[in-house]
Amino acid sequence: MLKTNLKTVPLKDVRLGNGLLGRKNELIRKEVLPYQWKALNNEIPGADQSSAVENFRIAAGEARGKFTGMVFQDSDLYKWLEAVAYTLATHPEKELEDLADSAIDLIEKAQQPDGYLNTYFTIAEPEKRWTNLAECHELYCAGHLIEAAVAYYQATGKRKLLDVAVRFADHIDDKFGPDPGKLRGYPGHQEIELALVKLYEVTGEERYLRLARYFLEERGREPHYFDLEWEKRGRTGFWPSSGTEPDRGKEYFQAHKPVLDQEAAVGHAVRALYMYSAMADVAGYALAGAGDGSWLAACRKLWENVTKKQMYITGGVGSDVYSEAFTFDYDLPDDTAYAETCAAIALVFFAWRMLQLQPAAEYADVMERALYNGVLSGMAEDGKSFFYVNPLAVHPETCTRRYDHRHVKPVRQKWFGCACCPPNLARLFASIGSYIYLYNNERIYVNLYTSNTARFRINGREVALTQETGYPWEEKVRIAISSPETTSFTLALRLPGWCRRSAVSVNGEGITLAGITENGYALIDREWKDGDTVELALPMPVEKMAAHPGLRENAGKIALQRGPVVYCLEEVDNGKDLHNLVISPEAEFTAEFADDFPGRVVVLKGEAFRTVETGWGNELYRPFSLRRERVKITAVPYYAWANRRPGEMRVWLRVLERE
Ligand code: FUB
Ligand code: ZN
Repeated sequence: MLKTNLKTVPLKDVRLGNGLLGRKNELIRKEVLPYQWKALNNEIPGADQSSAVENFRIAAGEARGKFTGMVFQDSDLYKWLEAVAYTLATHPEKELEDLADSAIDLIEKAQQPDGYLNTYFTIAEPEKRWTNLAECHELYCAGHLIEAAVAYYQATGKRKLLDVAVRFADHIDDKFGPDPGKLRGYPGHQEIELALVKLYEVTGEERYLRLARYFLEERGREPHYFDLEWEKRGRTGFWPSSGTEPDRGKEYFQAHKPVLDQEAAVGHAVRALYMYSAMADVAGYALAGAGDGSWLAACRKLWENVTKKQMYITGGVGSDVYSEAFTFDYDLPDDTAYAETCAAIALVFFAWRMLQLQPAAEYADVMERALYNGVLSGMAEDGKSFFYVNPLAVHPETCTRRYDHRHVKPVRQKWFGCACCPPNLARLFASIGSYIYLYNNERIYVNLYTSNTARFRINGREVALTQETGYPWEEKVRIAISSPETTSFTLALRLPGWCRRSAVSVNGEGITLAGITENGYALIDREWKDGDTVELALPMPVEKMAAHPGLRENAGKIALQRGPVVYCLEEVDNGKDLHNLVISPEAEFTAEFADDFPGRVVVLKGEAFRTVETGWGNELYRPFSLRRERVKITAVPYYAWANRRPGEMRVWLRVLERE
């Protein structure tokens, strides 16, 4: 059964060019994967230790020692392997494949005879397997294993890791479900659900899809499994502080009500968005099978809430450090923001799946917003340090001296004790080529603009599209069609929501978009012949963005955005005390490539007003007087902040308001 009739282009059929996405993809291949392998092997001086590979060695009987790290440490190696798989799909490379194969041998050896695989429980507490689903991440790690295995099989044709994953999935299928004698549990951290859908798609085994659906449908039902298992354990928890984990609230796990009844995003953001992604997968199959629209309806409600009420302008989500969680509508503080890199990545996954269900630019817009802002900010220009938390305002001293800012780091870190984000970034950017298009025999949807060449088979005919563009910095996108035979299809071009005056021409002749636009895509239906070209102009003036009035934090402020890229001010360009800068609503900005920046970025130059500090003695307060001077300012892409000297940063800037 097909989820929808839209296909993704296999990674091997997309060749990325030298655009921003292509360069990040290349950075993953050349720098990030080798760096992360070292990190996973504790070979980065001064970095937090991982020991992820060592844990597998111990579990495989190749080394002696204790388990080290988070209970979900295995997932870091799995995510790295998944990123390697995507990289091998586009750039086969023997040395990297040999390295991955050696890791896979180790993983296979660590698998238990009954298919179970988790180094924490194998090494440290073998008798406690499956006794604490709420906290212990066994199903989460299984999900990441499955995703890596599917990707590795698709990239290399090698089955070893897939067989390992299938054995584990079968073990899980035997253990869990509604049948008598099975545990009626579900994961504390969602992830396995979307992975099982991938396993179903690659093996054709429907029981994996059924199991994914079971985990979703069981969630949030009374009596709560997490309460039952807690009682069964004698009311003990995994973490020293978690003796009463059910008290943390079922919302944390999105287990407060059945998933189809959930209308607003609550609780841990990554858990939530992995779950919504799986719900969107199931929605596709439900629509195709029973015609059941309730899954899609639930996804739509959650989508609306996340993207219209609880998302930062950067595409960051999950504003609260406590529980790494969503809070409530319009609660998006800038300087204490959590906005975990993984959560923005998970939003991309959700958006991508919604796009496949209903091609509409609003999904691709959010995907793009997250990618170019709240996801990319997680990685330094050299690919060797990372942010876990992505605030929209940083004052370094506050981060070190205030307890409520202690999660905010003013500089990227080499690695983390809890290192979920860096390999998640690696797997997303290693596979970024697959997010550009969707297609079927009638249409090719172009969702993302970036230089690349992609090959399609439309009604049995070979078609290739080549995008030439400097997007997201430059406004023009040229798409050349090559096809040995004339081929009839609709080219569906996304008209980004941020662009007010998109224009399209075919073979040099402008076309009228009115009447041919559907859900934010311009539909150009033609008999395409070799050498046809389409040009898209996406004017990118610098926009001064306002936030919804409900967003308390940003009342009276603006953020600069150009195209899909959100900008920020940094101390290194604009001096200290960024809070004293005020922007006029009429201020004009020019956009130009920076000549002295670690990466190739467009910066914005303009003017602002700065509060004049002279005349103040040592009084803390005094009667108001308006004294400001005109100053030049430079804004840099938010994602690229903290690549030079440490210092203050701010996205939302005070606006000079007049009557
Ligand atoms: O729990 C596994 C991962 O670690 C989560 O997705 C992240 O939020 C971090 O807590
Ligand atoms: Zn993370």
